[in-house]
Amino acid sequence: MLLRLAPSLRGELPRPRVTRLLSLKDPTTGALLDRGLVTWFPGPSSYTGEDSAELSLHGGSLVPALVLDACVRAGARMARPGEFTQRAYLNGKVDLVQAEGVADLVEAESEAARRAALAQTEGGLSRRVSELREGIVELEALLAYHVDFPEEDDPPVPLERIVREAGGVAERLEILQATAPGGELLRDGALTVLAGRPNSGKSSLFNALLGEARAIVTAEPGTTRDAIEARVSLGGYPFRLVDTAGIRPHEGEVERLGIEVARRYVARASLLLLCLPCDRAWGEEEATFLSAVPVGVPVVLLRTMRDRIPRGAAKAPGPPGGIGTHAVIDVSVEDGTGLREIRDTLPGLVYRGLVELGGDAPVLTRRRQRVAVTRALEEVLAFRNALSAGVAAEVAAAHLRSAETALEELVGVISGDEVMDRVFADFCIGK
Ligand SMILES: Nc1nc2c(ncn2[C@@H]2O[C@H](COP(=O)(O)OP(=O)(O)OP(=O)(O)O)[C@@H](O)[C@H]2O)c(=O)[nH]1
Ligand SMILES: [Mg+2]
Repeated sequence: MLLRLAPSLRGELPRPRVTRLLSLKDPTTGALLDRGLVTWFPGPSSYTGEDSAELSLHGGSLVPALVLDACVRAGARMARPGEFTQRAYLNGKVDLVQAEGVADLVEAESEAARRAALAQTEGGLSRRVSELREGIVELEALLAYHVDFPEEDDPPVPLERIVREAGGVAERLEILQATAPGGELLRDGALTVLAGRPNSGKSSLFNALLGEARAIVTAEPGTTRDAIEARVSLGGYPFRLVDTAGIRPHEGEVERLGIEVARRYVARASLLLLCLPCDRAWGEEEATFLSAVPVGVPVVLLRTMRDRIPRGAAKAPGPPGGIGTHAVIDVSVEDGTGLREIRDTLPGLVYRGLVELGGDAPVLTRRRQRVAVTRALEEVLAFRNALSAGVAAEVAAAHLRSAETALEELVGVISGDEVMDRVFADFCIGK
Protein backbone atom coordinates (compact mmCIF):
# COMPACT_ATOMS: atom_id res chain seq x y z
CA MET A 1 0.00 0.00 0.00
CA LEU A 2 2.81 2.41 0.89
CA LEU A 3 4.43 1.66 -2.46
CA ARG A 4 1.23 2.56 -4.32
CA LEU A 5 0.95 5.84 -2.40
CA ALA A 6 4.58 6.83 -2.87
CA PRO A 7 5.53 5.97 -6.47
CA SER A 8 8.93 7.64 -6.07
CA LEU A 9 9.97 4.62 -4.00
CA ARG A 10 9.86 2.65 -7.28
CA GLY A 11 8.62 -0.45 -5.60
CA GLU A 12 11.32 -0.58 -2.95
CA LEU A 13 10.49 -0.16 0.74
CA PRO A 14 12.43 2.56 2.59
CA ARG A 15 15.18 1.65 5.06
CA PRO A 16 13.64 0.46 8.36
CA ARG A 17 13.04 3.16 10.97
CA VAL A 18 14.65 5.93 8.93
CA THR A 19 12.43 8.93 8.17
CA ARG A 20 12.08 9.81 4.46
CA LEU A 21 10.46 12.87 2.93
CA LEU A 22 8.19 11.58 0.17
CA SER A 23 5.51 12.79 -2.22
CA LEU A 24 2.24 11.06 -1.49
CA LYS A 25 0.05 10.64 -4.54
CA ASP A 26 -3.47 9.54 -5.25
CA PRO A 27 -3.22 5.86 -6.27
CA THR A 28 -5.91 6.32 -8.95
CA THR A 29 -5.13 9.68 -10.56
CA GLY A 30 -1.51 10.14 -9.56
CA ALA A 31 -2.32 13.66 -8.25
CA LEU A 32 -0.05 14.98 -5.50
CA LEU A 33 -1.86 14.91 -2.14
CA ASP A 34 0.89 16.02 0.23
CA ARG A 35 4.59 15.78 0.87
CA GLY A 36 5.26 14.16 4.21
CA LEU A 37 7.61 12.13 6.35
CA VAL A 38 7.31 8.38 6.04
CA THR A 39 8.82 5.84 8.41
CA TRP A 40 8.77 2.14 7.68
CA PHE A 41 8.71 -0.31 10.62
CA PRO A 42 9.07 -3.93 9.49
CA GLY A 43 7.78 -6.48 12.02
CA PRO A 44 8.55 -7.54 14.66
CA SER A 45 10.26 -4.25 15.57
CA SER A 46 7.09 -2.18 15.47
CA TYR A 47 4.40 -1.14 17.95
CA THR A 48 2.05 -3.92 16.86
CA GLY A 49 4.78 -6.41 16.02
CA GLU A 50 3.60 -6.42 12.40
CA ASP A 51 4.86 -4.52 9.35
CA SER A 52 3.69 -0.94 9.61
CA ALA A 53 4.32 2.51 8.19
CA GLU A 54 3.81 5.88 9.83
CA LEU A 55 3.04 9.00 7.84
CA SER A 56 3.57 12.51 9.19
CA LEU A 57 1.43 14.89 7.17
CA HIS A 58 0.83 18.62 7.14
CA GLY A 59 -2.12 18.19 9.49
CA GLY A 60 -5.37 20.11 9.56
CA SER A 61 -8.53 18.24 8.68
CA LEU A 62 -8.57 18.01 4.86
CA VAL A 63 -5.03 16.78 4.11
CA PRO A 64 -5.09 13.80 6.51
CA ALA A 65 -8.62 12.94 5.36
CA LEU A 66 -7.51 12.90 1.70
CA VAL A 67 -4.45 10.76 2.43
CA LEU A 68 -6.49 8.37 4.60
CA ASP A 69 -8.99 8.04 1.80
CA ALA A 70 -6.16 7.31 -0.63
CA CYS A 71 -4.78 4.65 1.78
CA VAL A 72 -8.17 2.97 1.88
CA ARG A 73 -8.40 2.97 -1.91
CA ALA A 74 -4.91 1.48 -2.01
CA GLY A 75 -6.11 -1.48 0.09
CA ALA A 76 -5.99 -0.39 3.75
CA ARG A 77 -8.94 -0.19 6.13
CA MET A 78 -9.61 2.03 9.13
CA ALA A 79 -8.54 0.58 12.47
CA ARG A 80 -11.09 -0.19 15.16
CA PRO A 81 -10.69 1.59 18.52
CA GLY A 82 -7.67 0.10 20.27
CA GLU A 83 -6.86 -2.20 17.37
CA PHE A 84 -3.17 -1.27 17.21
CA THR A 85 -2.69 -2.03 20.89
CA GLN A 86 -4.87 -5.14 20.61
CA ARG A 87 -2.59 -6.45 17.86
CA ALA A 88 0.43 -5.58 20.00
CA TYR A 89 -1.16 -7.69 22.77
CA LEU A 90 -1.99 -10.60 20.45
CA ASN A 91 1.59 -10.52 19.13
CA GLY A 92 3.00 -10.64 22.65
CA LYS A 93 4.40 -7.09 22.63
CA VAL A 94 2.44 -6.02 25.71
CA ASP A 95 0.20 -7.77 28.23
CA LEU A 96 -3.37 -6.76 29.04
CA VAL A 97 -2.43 -4.54 31.97
CA GLN A 98 0.14 -2.68 29.87
CA ALA A 99 -2.47 -2.25 27.14
CA GLU A 100 -4.85 -0.70 29.68
CA GLY A 101 -2.00 1.61 30.68
CA VAL A 102 -1.77 2.86 27.08
CA ALA A 103 -5.46 3.83 27.10
CA ASP A 104 -5.02 5.57 30.47
CA LEU A 105 -1.93 7.41 29.27
CA VAL A 106 -3.78 8.87 26.31
CA GLU A 107 -6.63 10.00 28.54
CA ALA A 108 -4.53 11.22 31.48
CA GLU A 109 -5.47 14.74 32.55
CA SER A 110 -3.29 15.09 35.61
CA GLU A 111 0.33 14.50 36.47
CA ALA A 112 -0.50 11.67 38.91
CA ALA A 113 -2.68 9.87 36.36
CA ARG A 114 -0.01 10.26 33.69
CA ARG A 115 2.70 8.87 35.96
CA ALA A 116 0.62 5.87 37.04
CA ALA A 117 -0.37 5.11 33.44
CA LEU A 118 3.19 5.39 32.17
CA ALA A 119 4.49 3.13 34.95
CA GLN A 120 1.76 0.66 33.96
CA THR A 121 2.67 0.69 30.24
CA GLU A 122 6.30 0.20 31.26
CA GLY A 123 5.27 -3.00 33.00
CA GLY A 124 5.39 -1.87 36.65
CA LEU A 125 2.05 -3.39 37.64
CA SER A 126 2.65 -6.47 35.47
CA ARG A 127 5.92 -7.14 37.29
CA ARG A 128 4.23 -6.80 40.68
CA VAL A 129 1.49 -9.20 39.63
CA SER A 130 4.03 -11.66 38.34
CA GLU A 131 5.98 -11.52 41.64
CA LEU A 132 2.76 -12.23 43.51
CA ARG A 133 2.01 -15.12 41.21
CA GLU A 134 5.49 -16.52 41.86
CA GLY A 135 4.80 -16.27 45.59
CA ILE A 136 1.74 -18.46 45.08
CA VAL A 137 3.64 -20.95 42.93
CA GLU A 138 6.21 -21.17 45.70
CA LEU A 139 3.46 -22.00 48.19
CA GLU A 140 2.34 -24.80 45.88
CA ALA A 141 5.90 -26.11 45.75
CA LEU A 142 6.24 -26.03 49.54
CA LEU A 143 2.93 -27.82 49.86
CA ALA A 144 3.96 -30.52 47.39
CA TYR A 145 7.16 -31.00 49.35
CA HIS A 146 5.19 -31.28 52.56
CA VAL A 147 2.76 -33.79 51.05
CA ASP A 148 5.59 -35.96 49.76
CA PHE A 149 6.77 -36.72 53.26
CA PRO A 150 3.55 -37.26 55.20
CA GLU A 151 4.75 -40.09 57.40
CA GLU A 152 7.77 -38.42 58.87
CA ASP A 153 7.51 -36.96 62.32
CA ASP A 154 9.53 -34.02 61.26
CA PRO A 155 8.46 -33.13 57.69
CA PRO A 156 10.98 -31.04 55.73
CA VAL A 157 8.45 -28.24 55.43
CA PRO A 158 6.32 -27.84 58.54
CA LEU A 159 2.70 -26.85 57.99
CA GLU A 160 3.11 -23.75 60.15
CA ARG A 161 5.70 -22.41 57.77
CA ILE A 162 3.35 -22.77 54.79
CA VAL A 163 0.57 -21.07 56.77
CA ARG A 164 2.94 -18.25 57.67
CA GLU A 165 4.15 -17.76 54.12
CA ALA A 166 0.58 -17.79 52.81
CA GLY A 167 -0.08 -14.96 55.26
CA GLY A 168 2.86 -13.06 53.74
CA VAL A 169 1.52 -13.46 50.19
CA ALA A 170 -1.94 -12.36 51.36
CA GLU A 171 -0.43 -9.28 52.95
CA ARG A 172 1.30 -8.28 49.72
CA LEU A 173 -1.93 -8.80 47.79
CA GLU A 174 -3.71 -6.59 50.32
CA ILE A 175 -1.19 -3.78 49.84
CA LEU A 176 -1.83 -3.85 46.10
CA GLN A 177 -5.59 -4.09 46.59
CA ALA A 178 -5.48 -1.02 48.84
CA THR A 179 -4.33 1.12 45.91
CA ALA A 180 -7.59 0.46 44.05
CA PRO A 181 -9.90 3.17 45.43
CA GLY A 182 -7.38 5.95 44.75
CA GLY A 183 -6.22 4.35 41.51
CA GLU A 184 -9.73 4.17 40.09
CA LEU A 185 -10.29 7.83 41.04
CA LEU A 186 -7.13 8.72 39.13
CA ARG A 187 -8.93 7.90 35.91
CA ASP A 188 -12.21 9.73 36.62
CA GLY A 189 -11.17 12.45 39.05
CA ALA A 190 -12.43 12.75 42.63
CA LEU A 191 -15.92 14.26 42.78
CA THR A 192 -15.40 17.34 44.94
CA VAL A 193 -18.44 19.41 45.83
CA LEU A 194 -18.40 23.07 46.77
CA ALA A 195 -21.38 23.54 49.04
CA GLY A 196 -22.60 26.18 51.42
CA ARG A 197 -25.21 28.84 52.02
CA PRO A 198 -25.99 31.39 49.27
CA ASN A 199 -23.34 34.04 48.73
CA SER A 200 -20.69 32.11 50.62
CA GLY A 201 -18.25 32.48 47.73
CA LYS A 202 -18.58 29.01 46.15
CA SER A 203 -18.65 30.15 42.54
CA SER A 204 -15.82 32.62 43.12
CA LEU A 205 -13.69 29.83 44.52
CA PHE A 206 -14.71 27.45 41.74
CA ASN A 207 -13.47 30.00 39.19
CA ALA A 208 -10.28 30.70 41.15
CA LEU A 209 -9.37 27.00 41.34
CA LEU A 210 -10.14 26.54 37.65
CA GLY A 211 -8.24 29.65 36.69
CA GLU A 212 -11.09 30.89 34.52
CA ALA A 213 -14.45 32.61 34.99
CA ARG A 214 -16.67 29.60 34.39
CA ALA A 215 -19.48 30.18 36.90
CA ILE A 216 -21.43 33.40 37.26
CA VAL A 217 -20.61 35.39 40.39
CA THR A 218 -22.86 38.16 41.71
CA ALA A 219 -23.54 39.87 45.02
CA GLU A 220 -27.07 38.49 44.73
CA PRO A 221 -27.72 35.39 46.86
CA GLY A 222 -29.06 32.46 44.84
CA THR A 223 -26.96 33.17 41.73
CA THR A 224 -26.06 29.56 40.99
CA ARG A 225 -29.19 27.55 40.19
CA ASP A 226 -27.76 24.38 38.72
CA ALA A 227 -24.63 22.35 39.38
CA ILE A 228 -21.62 23.17 37.19
CA GLU A 229 -18.90 20.56 36.86
CA ALA A 230 -15.32 20.95 35.63
CA ARG A 231 -12.22 18.79 35.58
CA VAL A 232 -9.19 20.29 37.23
CA SER A 233 -5.80 19.08 38.37
CA LEU A 234 -4.95 20.19 41.92
CA GLY A 235 -1.46 19.46 43.22
CA GLY A 236 -1.05 17.09 40.25
CA TYR A 237 -4.11 14.98 41.11
CA PRO A 238 -7.37 14.91 39.14
CA PHE A 239 -10.56 16.36 40.60
CA ARG A 240 -14.08 16.85 39.26
CA LEU A 241 -15.00 20.08 40.90
CA VAL A 242 -18.71 20.86 41.21
CA ASP A 243 -20.18 24.28 42.02
CA THR A 244 -23.68 24.00 43.46
CA ALA A 245 -26.63 26.16 44.43
CA GLY A 246 -26.53 27.61 47.94
CA ILE A 247 -29.02 26.27 50.44
CA ARG A 248 -31.53 28.53 52.25
CA PRO A 249 -34.98 28.16 53.76
CA HIS A 250 -37.24 30.35 51.58
CA GLU A 251 -36.27 29.64 48.03
CA GLY A 252 -38.13 29.75 44.73
CA GLU A 253 -38.95 26.71 42.61
CA VAL A 254 -35.87 26.86 40.34
CA GLU A 255 -33.55 27.43 43.24
CA ARG A 256 -35.17 24.63 45.20
CA LEU A 257 -34.48 22.23 42.33
CA GLY A 258 -30.87 23.47 42.21
CA ILE A 259 -30.52 22.80 45.91
CA GLU A 260 -31.91 19.30 45.41
CA VAL A 261 -29.24 18.70 42.76
CA ALA A 262 -26.64 19.99 45.22
CA ARG A 263 -27.85 17.51 47.84
CA ARG A 264 -27.59 14.65 45.36
CA TYR A 265 -24.03 15.65 44.48
CA VAL A 266 -23.11 15.83 48.14
CA ALA A 267 -24.37 12.27 48.62
CA ARG A 268 -22.01 11.00 45.87
CA ALA A 269 -19.03 13.18 46.70
CA SER A 270 -15.51 11.92 47.40
CA LEU A 271 -14.81 15.20 49.14
CA LEU A 272 -16.91 18.10 50.41
CA LEU A 273 -15.69 21.68 50.48
CA LEU A 274 -18.05 23.48 52.82
CA CYS A 275 -17.89 27.25 52.39
CA LEU A 276 -18.61 29.60 55.27
CA PRO A 277 -17.61 33.26 55.14
CA CYS A 278 -15.18 34.34 57.86
CA ASP A 279 -17.65 36.95 59.06
CA ARG A 280 -20.59 34.53 59.34
CA ALA A 281 -21.15 32.09 62.17
CA TRP A 282 -21.80 28.37 61.74
CA GLY A 283 -25.54 27.79 61.41
CA GLU A 284 -28.32 25.46 60.40
CA GLU A 285 -27.41 25.54 56.68
CA GLU A 286 -23.94 24.18 57.34
CA ALA A 287 -25.23 21.51 59.70
CA THR A 288 -27.71 20.43 57.00
CA PHE A 289 -24.98 19.92 54.43
CA LEU A 290 -22.78 18.10 56.87
CA SER A 291 -25.57 15.65 57.68
CA ALA A 292 -25.95 14.79 53.97
CA VAL A 293 -22.30 13.73 53.65
CA PRO A 294 -21.82 9.96 53.61
CA VAL A 295 -19.72 8.48 56.40
CA GLY A 296 -16.01 8.44 55.64
CA VAL A 297 -16.09 11.28 53.11
CA PRO A 298 -13.64 14.00 54.12
CA VAL A 299 -14.98 17.49 54.70
CA VAL A 300 -12.91 20.63 54.44
CA LEU A 301 -14.31 23.80 55.99
CA LEU A 302 -13.33 26.78 53.89
CA ARG A 303 -13.63 30.06 55.73
CA THR A 304 -14.13 32.28 52.70
CA MET A 305 -13.66 36.04 52.17
CA ARG A 306 -10.81 36.27 54.63
CA ASP A 307 -10.03 39.75 53.30
CA ARG A 308 -13.32 41.05 54.66
CA ILE A 309 -12.21 40.89 58.24
CA PRO A 310 -9.14 42.77 59.44
CA ARG A 311 -5.88 40.87 59.73
CA GLY A 312 -5.61 39.33 63.18
CA ALA A 313 -9.32 39.75 63.94
CA ALA A 314 -11.21 36.70 65.10
CA LYS A 315 -13.49 34.85 62.68
CA ALA A 316 -17.17 34.37 63.44
CA PRO A 317 -17.62 31.09 65.37
CA GLY A 318 -17.06 27.87 63.43
CA PRO A 319 -18.76 24.53 64.01
CA PRO A 320 -19.46 23.66 67.64
CA GLY A 321 -17.19 20.98 69.08
CA GLY A 322 -17.71 17.44 67.92
CA ILE A 323 -18.36 18.18 64.25
CA GLY A 324 -15.52 16.49 62.43
CA THR A 325 -13.96 18.44 59.60
CA HIS A 326 -10.67 17.22 58.22
CA ALA A 327 -9.17 20.63 57.65
CA VAL A 328 -10.08 24.28 58.05
CA ILE A 329 -8.60 26.68 55.52
CA ASP A 330 -9.00 30.45 55.41
CA VAL A 331 -9.38 31.67 51.83
CA SER A 332 -9.89 34.82 49.86
CA VAL A 333 -10.23 35.03 46.11
CA GLU A 334 -9.51 38.74 46.36
CA ASP A 335 -5.93 38.41 47.56
CA GLY A 336 -5.34 34.68 46.87
CA THR A 337 -5.10 33.63 50.54
CA GLY A 338 -5.43 29.88 51.02
CA LEU A 339 -5.60 28.83 47.36
CA ARG A 340 -2.16 27.27 47.57
CA GLU A 341 -3.11 25.49 50.80
CA ILE A 342 -6.22 24.06 49.12
CA ARG A 343 -4.14 22.65 46.26
CA ASP A 344 -1.65 21.17 48.72
CA THR A 345 -4.23 19.72 51.12
CA LEU A 346 -6.86 18.13 48.88
CA PRO A 347 -4.76 15.38 47.23
CA GLY A 348 -3.74 13.98 50.61
CA LEU A 349 -7.38 13.75 51.73
CA VAL A 350 -8.68 11.84 48.72
CA TYR A 351 -5.64 10.06 47.36
CA ARG A 352 -4.26 9.23 50.80
CA GLY A 353 -2.54 5.91 50.02
CA LEU A 354 -1.27 6.97 46.62
CA VAL A 355 0.32 10.19 47.80
CA GLU A 356 2.20 8.22 50.46
CA LEU A 357 3.29 5.52 48.00
CA GLY A 358 4.86 8.06 45.67
CA GLY A 359 4.62 8.33 41.93
CA ASP A 360 5.90 5.10 40.48
CA ALA A 361 4.49 2.39 42.76
CA PRO A 362 2.15 -0.05 41.00
CA VAL A 363 -1.47 1.01 41.31
CA LEU A 364 -4.74 -0.72 40.36
CA THR A 365 -6.63 1.70 38.14
CA ARG A 366 -9.58 -0.37 36.95
CA ARG A 367 -12.38 -2.39 38.40
CA ARG A 368 -11.24 -5.39 36.36
CA GLN A 369 -7.85 -5.28 38.06
CA ARG A 370 -9.34 -4.83 41.53
CA VAL A 371 -11.71 -7.77 41.06
CA ALA A 372 -8.87 -10.06 39.98
CA VAL A 373 -6.57 -9.09 42.86
CA THR A 374 -9.44 -9.41 45.36
CA ARG A 375 -10.23 -12.88 44.06
CA ALA A 376 -6.58 -13.92 44.35
CA LEU A 377 -6.47 -12.54 47.89
CA GLU A 378 -9.64 -14.35 48.95
CA GLU A 379 -8.34 -17.62 47.55
CA VAL A 380 -4.99 -17.31 49.33
CA LEU A 381 -6.78 -16.55 52.61
CA ALA A 382 -9.13 -19.50 52.04
CA PHE A 383 -6.07 -21.68 51.45
CA ARG A 384 -4.44 -20.53 54.66
CA ASN A 385 -7.61 -21.05 56.68
CA ALA A 386 -8.21 -24.48 55.18
CA LEU A 387 -4.66 -25.54 55.98
CA SER A 388 -4.87 -24.28 59.56
CA ALA A 389 -8.22 -26.04 59.98
CA GLY A 390 -6.63 -29.37 59.03
CA VAL A 391 -8.21 -29.73 55.60
CA ALA A 392 -6.22 -32.15 53.43
CA ALA A 393 -3.37 -30.37 51.67
CA GLU A 394 -4.46 -31.56 48.22
CA VAL A 395 -7.90 -30.06 48.75
CA ALA A 396 -6.54 -26.78 50.09
CA ALA A 397 -4.23 -26.54 47.09
CA ALA A 398 -7.22 -25.97 44.80
CA HIS A 399 -7.47 -22.45 46.29
CA LEU A 400 -3.92 -21.71 45.24
CA ARG A 401 -4.64 -22.71 41.68
CA SER A 402 -7.68 -20.42 41.60
CA ALA A 403 -5.58 -17.55 42.95
CA GLU A 404 -3.02 -18.17 40.24
CA THR A 405 -5.70 -18.23 37.55
CA ALA A 406 -7.06 -14.89 38.76
CA LEU A 407 -3.64 -13.25 38.40
CA GLU A 408 -2.99 -14.89 35.04
CA GLU A 409 -6.28 -13.56 33.73
CA LEU A 410 -5.36 -10.13 35.02
CA VAL A 411 -2.26 -9.80 32.86
CA GLY A 412 -3.86 -11.81 30.07
CA VAL A 413 -1.64 -14.92 30.09
CA ILE A 414 -4.99 -16.58 29.73
CA SER A 415 -7.95 -14.53 28.66
CA GLY A 416 -11.28 -15.11 27.03
CA ASP A 417 -12.38 -13.02 24.04
CA GLU A 418 -14.94 -11.35 26.24
CA VAL A 419 -12.32 -9.94 28.62
CA MET A 420 -10.19 -8.82 25.70
CA ASP A 421 -13.06 -7.12 23.91
CA ARG A 422 -13.98 -5.25 27.07
CA VAL A 423 -10.43 -4.03 27.60
CA PHE A 424 -10.08 -2.67 24.07
CA ALA A 425 -13.62 -1.37 23.66
CA ASP A 426 -12.96 1.90 25.49
CA PHE A 427 -9.80 2.79 23.61
CA CYS A 428 -9.77 5.76 21.32
CA ILE A 429 -9.29 5.26 17.60
CA GLY A 430 -5.69 5.26 16.46
CA LYS A 431 -4.18 3.53 19.48
N1 LIG B 1 -14.23 40.45 49.37
C1 LIG B 1 -14.48 39.27 48.88
N2 LIG B 1 -15.63 39.02 48.24
C2 LIG B 1 -15.88 37.78 47.75
C3 LIG B 1 -14.94 36.74 47.93
N3 LIG B 1 -15.45 35.60 47.36
C4 LIG B 1 -16.66 35.98 46.86
N4 LIG B 1 -16.92 37.28 47.09
C5 LIG B 1 -18.12 38.02 46.69
O1 LIG B 1 -19.25 37.45 47.33
C6 LIG B 1 -20.38 37.44 46.49
C7 LIG B 1 -20.95 36.05 46.32
O2 LIG B 1 -20.00 35.25 45.65
P1 LIG B 1 -20.40 33.95 44.83
O3 LIG B 1 -19.12 33.33 44.42
O4 LIG B 1 -21.38 34.29 43.77
O5 LIG B 1 -21.10 33.12 45.96
P2 LIG B 1 -21.93 31.75 45.82
O6 LIG B 1 -21.72 30.99 47.07
O7 LIG B 1 -21.59 31.08 44.56
O8 LIG B 1 -23.42 32.26 45.78
P3 LIG B 1 -24.75 31.53 45.23
O9 LIG B 1 -24.45 30.99 43.88
O10 LIG B 1 -25.74 32.62 45.21
O11 LIG B 1 -25.08 30.46 46.22
C8 LIG B 1 -19.91 38.08 45.18
O12 LIG B 1 -20.25 39.44 45.18
C9 LIG B 1 -18.42 37.91 45.23
O13 LIG B 1 -17.73 38.88 44.48
C10 LIG B 1 -13.73 37.01 48.62
O14 LIG B 1 -12.84 36.16 48.82
N5 LIG B 1 -13.55 38.28 49.07
MG1 LIG C 1 -22.75 30.51 43.02
